[in-house]
Amino acid sequence: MIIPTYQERENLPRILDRLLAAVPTTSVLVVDDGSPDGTGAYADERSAADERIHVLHRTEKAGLGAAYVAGFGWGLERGYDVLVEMDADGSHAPEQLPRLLGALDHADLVLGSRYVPGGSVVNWPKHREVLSRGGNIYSRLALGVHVHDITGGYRAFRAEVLRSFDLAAVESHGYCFQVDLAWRALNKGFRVVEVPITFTEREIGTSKMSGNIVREALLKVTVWGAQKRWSQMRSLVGRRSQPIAAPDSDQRSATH
Ligand SMILES: Nc1nc2c(ncn2[C@@H]2O[C@H](COP(=O)(O)OP(=O)(O)OP(=O)(O)O)[C@@H](O)[C@H]2O)c(=O)[nH]1
Ligand SMILES: [Mg+2]
Repeated sequence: MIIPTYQERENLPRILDRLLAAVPTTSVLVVDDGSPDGTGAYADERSAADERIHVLHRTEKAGLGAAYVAGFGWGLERGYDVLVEMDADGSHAPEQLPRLLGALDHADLVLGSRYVPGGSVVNWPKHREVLSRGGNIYSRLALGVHVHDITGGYRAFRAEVLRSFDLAAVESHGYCFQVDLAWRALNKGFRVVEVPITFTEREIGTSKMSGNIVREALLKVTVWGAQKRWSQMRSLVGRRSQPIAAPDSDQRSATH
């Protein structure tokens, strides 16, 4: 379990307690970006008292994506088979982790989903929900995928999925990071499934959401969608211009 933190001193104790109560066999890595509120120091205290808890300190706030890339690297180096993403702010319920892990029996990547039957959002201001739902509808159409919640940050990866990525090349931040990883997994033909989750708005601390995060996601999703259509079109044109007798087995599109 990887939990990125920035200024979560008040949330971290409770999320760690809930997680370790819900799934006592888990290992936790807190990836803190030098939070000035002492989140990292608190994580160190917990780590000293409990061998299941580990801490990765990074010197400056470099965004959620970079924190996860560092955390994945840490976990892969140590040979974990499954790596899970979860926010520290209580939005993702550790009590629902067994549901995500259970679904990995028949999947390579499990997405906790707010927007499939049984999923829900609690206490979100209307404008946040509209933005999130809109972003997901747009992503689904632009990328031509059947995922209902591609921006969510509660997900479980089989290690081989992450090992197949060039993680150093993932430059996306914010929500776009989540779209980026799911898009890479889908393009590589991994089995991606969604399970319903209840997402609860943070009660304590401040959100790190910003207009830049939304703009980045919009721009990249549009570009990825256009690239996919472009390569589909090229493979169609290529196929048409083949001599009638030529086999077209090598004309398969890179994406699907
Ligand atoms: N290490 C690290 N963690 C971060 C950074 N930005 C956000 N986080 C953590 O990533 C998780 C999600 O961030 P949030 O601020 O909750 O973002 P959000 O869920 O999109 O926004 P809200 O819904 O308003 O809470 C939280 O655990 C944050 O502490 C960062 O730059 N570095
Ligand atoms: Mg949050």
